[in-house]
Formats: sequence, structure tokens, C-alpha cells
Amino acid sequence: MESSSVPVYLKDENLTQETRDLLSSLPSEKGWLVSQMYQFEGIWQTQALVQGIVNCQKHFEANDSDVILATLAKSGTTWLKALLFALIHRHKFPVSGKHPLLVTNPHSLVPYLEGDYCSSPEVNFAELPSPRLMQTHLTQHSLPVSIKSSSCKIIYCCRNPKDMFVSIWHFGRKLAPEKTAEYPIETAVAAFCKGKFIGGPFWDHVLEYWYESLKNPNKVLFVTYEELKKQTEVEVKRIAEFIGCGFTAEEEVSEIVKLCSFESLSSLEVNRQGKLPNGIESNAFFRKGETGGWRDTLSESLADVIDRTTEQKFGGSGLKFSS
Ligand code: PAP
Repeated sequence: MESSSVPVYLKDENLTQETRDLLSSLPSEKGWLVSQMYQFEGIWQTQALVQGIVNCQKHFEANDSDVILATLAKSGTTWLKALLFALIHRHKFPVSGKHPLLVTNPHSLVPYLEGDYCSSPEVNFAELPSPRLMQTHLTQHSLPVSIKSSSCKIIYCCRNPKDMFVSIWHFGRKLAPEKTAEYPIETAVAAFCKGKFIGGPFWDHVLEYWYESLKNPNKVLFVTYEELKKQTEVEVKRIAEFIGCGFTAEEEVSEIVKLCSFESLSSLEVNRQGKLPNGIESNAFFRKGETGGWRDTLSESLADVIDRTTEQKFGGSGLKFSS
């Protein structure tokens, strides 16, 4: 990938010999946005992410009080990073004060686990305010053992696959316009439906956390972008209860919801200008922030292809997305 704004987890560097050997044993294909992707533990990854995952699995030690946000990319990560940070630390950082979210992009407040481990096996999370809040795109089965065995909480957020696909499509085009210009959307939809994009397959990722949330409801809370959009306050209260910091009758949840809304965050200077430390422009994480926005980008027939795949994969699971 040629673009200079490419983050470390999409670059092919900092690989140990052990990871190079591992990569050479994995199924591999040419990818969209990356020259080559590798299927590691069932999921398509970049070389750097395989390194990050291996480091994270070996070295990350979860605390019982940790809160882990798990998502597939473009499913509500930025929004939930902001909401979770604001609600977990609301006594330390009252919304009425000089809130960190007013001057810091949510991605700089909440670390991306395996992303941070891409460049080093040792990552220091000591400076995070307690309880620690971290984010991952890992599947449930690839999480570091200590996340599964400790009492830490996992909030999983997923999004209608058509909106998620469209969001990732535009994100990729913004990140690497020259590269993606040669890649027709029909090809991208076909690859998406075969699970062949970084982080995919979508359905396996979502279903694993869905079933885990049913089996272990005190450990995994399943949230959707659509419900969060429809009834933000109700969902934020549900999340707060789940992680043990429920709102008292006197407390206002609306201020947090307002601070973290798309309109509020996307209009802040810190999210409109400049780049994150990983090189991505801050405003790349704020595009439309809608449900059903896929209609602007996908033809009916391409939407149909995704719908049919979703019906087939989610059949019998009890999971459904409104169109
Ligand atoms: P990431 O996984 O790469 O961090 P993520 O934040 O999950 O990305 O996805 C970005 C999407 O969330 C964008 O959707 P769109 O392309 O359909 O517009 C972005 O606009 C949306 N988004 C970002 N912040 C918010 C927010 N505060 N409220 C609602 N949607 C948001």
C-alpha cells in the first residue's frame, strides 16, 4: 500500500522471525487495501496484525476490573470508545468540566490492544485511568487467555453489515484513493460476502460474541449500533449497569449522550483537523453516522447479495438486522 497515511497495523514491518515463519504457514491472498492478507485463527489479517495478535496473546494481562470494547471495524468503535470513557470516568471527568473528549480524539483515550502490540511485545497501559478501558477487533476465540479467565467485562458492538461494509468502503477510499480506485465495489461486495477483508468474516465474528453473550451474560454484553442510535440513553444505562457503574436516579445520562453524539464529536476541532499518532486523519472516523446510509452507495442488487448472505449465515441464530 503506497499511501503515507497508512497506520502501522496495515503496514508490513516490525515482524519477528517467528512471525515470518508463522506467516509462511498461513493461507494467504491478495487483499483490498493491503498487498497480502493472511488467515490467522480463522480471520483475515495483515502481517502486522498477526504480529500484534501474537504479542497481545502472549503478553497482555487483564485485570478483573478491565472493560474491553470488542467490535469489528466500522461498527461503532469510535462512538463507544467515547461513551464508555465518558460514563466510566464520569466522576473523575464531569461532563460539565474540561472534559478530555473535548480536546482528545476517542481513539487516543482508549487504546487498540492488538494494534498497539504490532510494533512491540511490551506495551505499557499503566497510565490509563482505572478501571482500564481498552478496545479490540479480535474474535472471541482469539482473545488473550487472561481476558477470558478474569472477571473483566466485554462489551461487543456490531452493526448492520450493509452499513458496516459501506463505512469501510469509504474509509478505505479516503485512506488510499489511488489504490482503491482500481477496485470496483462489486468485487469488494463479493470479497466481503466471502469473509475476505481485514477482520472478516463478519458473520463468524458477530455470531461468536452473540452466542457467548447468551451463554455468559455477566461476561459479554451484546449491543448493536442500530439500537444505540434508536434509544441511546436506554442503551447507555444498560451498558453502565453491566459494567457496574449504573446511574443513580439523580444522575443525568443525557449530558454524556450529547457529548458523545456524532454531531458533537464530529464538530470538535480535535476531530476535524490533524492526524492521530497512527497517521490516520482524525476526521476519517466521522463520516455520516447514520443507520441505513448504505442506500447512497450500494445498488439494490448489491444490497441483496449482502442480505442473502446474512440470512443464510444468521439463520437460526435469532439475530436479525433491520434493512
Ligand atoms: P473503527 O472501527 O475504524 O474505529 P468505527 O468508529 O467503528 O471505526 O466506525 C466509524 C463509523 O462510525 C462511521 O460510520 P459511517 O461511515 O457510516 O458514517 C462514523 O461516521 C460513525 N461514527 C463515529 N462517531 C460516531 C458517533 N458519535 N455516533 C454515531 N456514529 C459515529
